[in-house]
Amino acid sequence: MGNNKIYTLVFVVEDGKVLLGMKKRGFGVGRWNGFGGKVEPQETIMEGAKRELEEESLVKAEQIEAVGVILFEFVGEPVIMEVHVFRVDSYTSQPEETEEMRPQWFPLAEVPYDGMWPDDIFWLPSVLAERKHINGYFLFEGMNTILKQDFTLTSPSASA
Ligand code: 6OG
Repeated sequence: MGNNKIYTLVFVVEDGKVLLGMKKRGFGVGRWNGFGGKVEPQETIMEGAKRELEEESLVKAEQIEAVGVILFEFVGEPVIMEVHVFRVDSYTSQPEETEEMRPQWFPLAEVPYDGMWPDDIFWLPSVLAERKHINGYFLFEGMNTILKQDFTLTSPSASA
């Protein structure tokens, strides 16, 4: 995956609610999403996930689970975004607004998919409510149009 750039994306789940952040600046500004960003050279992907979660929401993960990888390609952009998705079911320290994100809890039945990246509605409900794992590819044209998609959702317990 020589031409991939590695990112993390973390969803904190508690009591039938998910913690999302309103992105205040940069890539994906104005959208609700999980927390995450680029992985730094000296850290593992999971370390990067925990670091970004804490930097952007002040939440410290106590237990974190890798739940899959999604490749995002943008028309005209040679670098593919390789996004490693994580789920946190146990944490310390309450979410607070940061320079990057305004956090808010949403009941799983009220996740604001209209205000999120348009790929999320295809896979995130199963990851949140059914604990599925995701492996996928989405080709975007601009920020709003999905030209191609190919993904699988698996039950980790069934395949173990
Ligand atoms: P920074 O540029 O803030 O990291 N990300 C996406 N998330 C979803 N759900 N769909 C997409 O469709 C995404 N593209 C990027 C990965 C960017 C953050 O945004 C996520 C990172 O958490 C294209 O460092």
